[in-house]
Amino acid sequence: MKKQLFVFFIFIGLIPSLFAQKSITQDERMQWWREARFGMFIHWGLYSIPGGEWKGKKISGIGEWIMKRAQIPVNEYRALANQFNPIKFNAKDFVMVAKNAGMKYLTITAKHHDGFAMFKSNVSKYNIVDATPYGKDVIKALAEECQKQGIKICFYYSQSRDWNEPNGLDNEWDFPKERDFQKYLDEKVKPQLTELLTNYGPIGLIWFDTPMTISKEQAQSLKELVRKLQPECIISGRIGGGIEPDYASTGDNAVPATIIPGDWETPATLNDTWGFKKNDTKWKSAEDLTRLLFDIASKGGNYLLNVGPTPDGLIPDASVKILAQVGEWMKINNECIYGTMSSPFPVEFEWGNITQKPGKLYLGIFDWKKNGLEIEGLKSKVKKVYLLADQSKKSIAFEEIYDKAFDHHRLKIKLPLLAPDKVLSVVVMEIDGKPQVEESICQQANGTVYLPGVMAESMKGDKLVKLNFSSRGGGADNWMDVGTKLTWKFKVDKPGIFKVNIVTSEKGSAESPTWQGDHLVKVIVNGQELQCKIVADRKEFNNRSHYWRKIFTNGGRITFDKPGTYQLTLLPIELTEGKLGFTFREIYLTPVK
Ligand code: H79
Repeated sequence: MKKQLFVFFIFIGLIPSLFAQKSITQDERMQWWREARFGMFIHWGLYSIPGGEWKGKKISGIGEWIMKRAQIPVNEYRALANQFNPIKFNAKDFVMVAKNAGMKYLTITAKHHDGFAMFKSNVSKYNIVDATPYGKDVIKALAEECQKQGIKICFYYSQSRDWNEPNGLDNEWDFPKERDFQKYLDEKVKPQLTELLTNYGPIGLIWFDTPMTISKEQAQSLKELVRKLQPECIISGRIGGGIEPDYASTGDNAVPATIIPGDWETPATLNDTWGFKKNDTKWKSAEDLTRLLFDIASKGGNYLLNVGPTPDGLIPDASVKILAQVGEWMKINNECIYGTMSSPFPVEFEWGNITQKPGKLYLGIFDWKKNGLEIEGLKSKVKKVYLLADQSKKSIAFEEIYDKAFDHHRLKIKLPLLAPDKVLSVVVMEIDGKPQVEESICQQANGTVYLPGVMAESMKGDKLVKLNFSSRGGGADNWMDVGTKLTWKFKVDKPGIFKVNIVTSEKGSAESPTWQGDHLVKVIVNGQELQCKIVADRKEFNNRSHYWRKIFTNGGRITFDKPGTYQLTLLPIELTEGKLGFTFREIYLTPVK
C-alpha cells in the first residue's frame, strides 16, 4: 500500500475517537502527580503585609492566621488590600525557583481562610485585581509561566473557612453566630472555583483545606463541580464530608513512620509558618529537607514544600538558597525520586531508606557505612551495585550470603570509604525481577532489632484491630484502651543481652507538640516479663518528622541465649486518662556490649 493511502486510512480510523467522550481512569489522572513526587506550595496573600505583627505586637502562630489570632475586625483587615502592591513580583522567578529545586508542580493559595482572592474574580470585589493598587492577576501570570516551563499549576482553595464572609465558617469575633453555609458555598465557593477552573487553562489539582463541618452532600457537590469542569484535575485530601479525595493528605508537616499504601502527600513548611512572617528565621536545613524528600518518597508519598513570599512579591532569600541546595542534590540524584515507588521493606533503616523502580532499588544513605553496608532479608538476586552520582556506573563489590540453617539472606556492600554526598548518598542496586524480601523482621547489622508498631499484629481480645501510625510523629493515634496488644515475630542471629527501649512520639500541632506519659505497660518475650511506666528517659528530635520528638523509655533488659525466631508482646496494663492516649511508635532492642 502506498504510504499516503496508509496515512489516510489511519486518519479515517481515528475520526470516531475525536468525537468520543473522553473518560479518564484514576491511574491516568494520577500519573503526572505520581511521577512528580516533589512540589512547591505558595502561601501568599494580604497576611504577608503584617507578616506576623499587628499594631506593634508580635502575634504567635502561623502567619496566615493573623486575622483570627489577633481577632482583627473585618474592616481593618480588608484595608490591607489598599497597601498590597507586590511590584517586585515576577512569575518567571517564582517558577524558576521551583524548577531549580526539582519541583514539578506549584500549588498557590488562590483563596486562604481570610477570604481574599489572589485572582481576578467577578464573584467578589475582594480580589487582587479590583481591591489593590497592584491591580494585576498574579495567579494568571503564574499559570501562564508554569504552562511555559512545564510545571503543573495547582490551586489551594479554602472551602469552608472564610473570615471575610458572614456565611463562611470560623469568624466568630466579628460576625453573628448564625450562618447560612450553603449560601456561602453557592454564592462564593462554587462560582470562584468555576472561575479558577475556567480562566486559567488546565489545572493540576485543587487543594482544599480545613473542611470543618462541611456535609457529605456539600463536599460531593464540590467534587462534582471540579470533575465537570476539568475531569483531569486532581482533588486533594482535605475536601471533607467523608468524600473520597484522589489522594490522602497527612497532617501539616507530618511524616508517617512507615509506608502508606495508595497516593498521599505531606504538606510542609520551610520555617515555622506558611504565610510570610518577618521574624521567623527558623529555617530547616537543606540537609534535613533533602533527607525528608527521600524518606517521604521511600514511604510512597509526595512532598509539597512551602514558600511564603513577601508583600513586595519576593520569595525570601533564605528560602531561595535552601531550595537551590536541594536542587543541587536533585540534579544529580533525581532518578531516585521521580516516578519511584515505596521501599520493598516496611521498616525505616537507621542509615536511611529505599525507593524503587522496576529492576532497581535506590538506597538513600545519610549515615555512610565506610566499613560496609549490610542489608538483612533481601532475597532477590542482585546483578549490579553502583553509585548514582557516578556517571560511569562503576561496579561496587557486594556479597550475597545465604544462611541455610536460619533461612536468612544478607547482602554486604563494600561501600567506598568516602560518601559521595555528605547529605544523602544514593546507591543503586540492579536486581532480578520484582524485589523479594523476607516477611519477618530481621536483626539489623548493628545488632539492633527494630519493632515498629505498624509491623505488629494488633489484637483486641481475639479480634484483629488496626492502629493508625501515619499521623504526626508516627505514634499510634487514639490508643486509649488496655484491651489492645501488639505482637511481633522476629529473627535474632546475634544473640545476647538487649536493652528494651519503648519509643513513643509527641503529637499535637507542629506549633505546640504535646506528650502524655505515665502509662503502665508490660513486655513479654521469650519467657521473660518486664513491666514499666512510660516516662521520658530520653527525648530525641526525630529527623524524619521534625516537630515531634521521639520519647524513649528504658524498659529493662532481656536475653536471647541462642539464635532463633522469637516473639514479643507489648500490652498496656493501665493507660493514663487524657486526649492523646498511648502514642506508641516502636520498640528498639539494642544489644548490651
Ligand atoms: O494553609 C496552611 C494552614 O494555614 C492551614 N493548613 C496549611 C496547609 C491550616 N489551617 N488550619 N490549620 C492549619 C490548623 C490550625 C491550627 C491552629 Fe492555631 C491551632 C489554629 C489555632 C490553633 C496555629 C496555632 C495556628 C494558630 C495558632
